[in-house]
Amino acid sequence: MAGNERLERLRYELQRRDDPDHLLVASAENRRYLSGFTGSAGALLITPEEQYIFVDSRYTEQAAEQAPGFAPVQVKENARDTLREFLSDLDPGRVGFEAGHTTYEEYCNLTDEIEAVQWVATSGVVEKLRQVKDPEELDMIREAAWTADAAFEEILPSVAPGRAEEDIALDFEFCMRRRGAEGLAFPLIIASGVRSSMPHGQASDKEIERGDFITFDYGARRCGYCSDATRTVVVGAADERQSEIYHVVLRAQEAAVAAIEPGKTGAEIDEVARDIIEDAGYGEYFGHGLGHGVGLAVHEGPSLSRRRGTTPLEPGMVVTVEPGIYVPEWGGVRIEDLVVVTEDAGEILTGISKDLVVIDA
Ligand SMILES: [Mn+2]
Repeated sequence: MAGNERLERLRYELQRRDDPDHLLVASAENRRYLSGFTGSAGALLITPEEQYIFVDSRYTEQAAEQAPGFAPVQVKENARDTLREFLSDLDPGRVGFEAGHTTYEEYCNLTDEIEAVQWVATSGVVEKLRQVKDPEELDMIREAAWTADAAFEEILPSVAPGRAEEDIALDFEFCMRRRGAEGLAFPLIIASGVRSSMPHGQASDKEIERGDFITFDYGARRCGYCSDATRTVVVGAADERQSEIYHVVLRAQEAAVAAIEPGKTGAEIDEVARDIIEDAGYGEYFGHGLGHGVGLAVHEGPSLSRRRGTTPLEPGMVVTVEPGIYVPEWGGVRIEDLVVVTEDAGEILTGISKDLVVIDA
């Protein structure tokens, strides 16, 4: 893994922000991103010259293997005592902690028990670096997307009236695992019929019925990296309203993907899709943002939304484009692709057709 380059970028970023030049990294994804360490507990301390990994005896061997560039510090009785002793020797002055990943209780414990340093809240430092993926990361995201798509194609023929959403979800997850995913990127969303008006309707015991829209929102995880895609299918021929709404969402989705290019903000891309849906008269039924970044976390920066989409897109960012129309008590449609920003456009990583699939019923 390109650890050293990431650390260099981090140190540069800390300096640029005027944040402390020592940073305690405790969030699992940031830890993994910087060090390669995948354990469930531990912390990194990044200093201007050195990088340390604090782990207890459960992870000593694993940390040495996965994070060879990090000097190991063995956590004994408890992590805070070890950290206090270590920092009092190091005498770093100001130390940054990750405000977004620290509970209030942890913060109180840090400031009460480790008084020798001045703790400074930092926000989104490593997350900002993670927004732009390197080629190695893009390969893993591509693989996650392929795995998930192949599993979707495999289970689709078995979708039929009378089967429960959660039964289909179980098969779907099994297919992903068998094809090499280490797990799901998030609990599968399989929402049929009236439930499809819930943008995040997790699979339930509802049975599929003729006439249903079914929203499948699915993602696999490979080497820690997530994919995210959504397709909506119809059971039996679509009626006029279903067909109309599906095609409004499809037009909005395709126009937004086509609008992606470096330099534009997420808000500008959101607006492309939103204008189409509003002009068709369904604006009030598209409540969420257009998309989000995807990487080690399934929801990360940059945001493609009106209010939060202020970040200009850059080559190497991976984002979802997922407009939807959700009519309460009736149903809904969402179509989502995973897209990587290239030098001059957006390249779709999702490999499934967006023509409306009709399930025989
Ligand atoms: Mn998504």
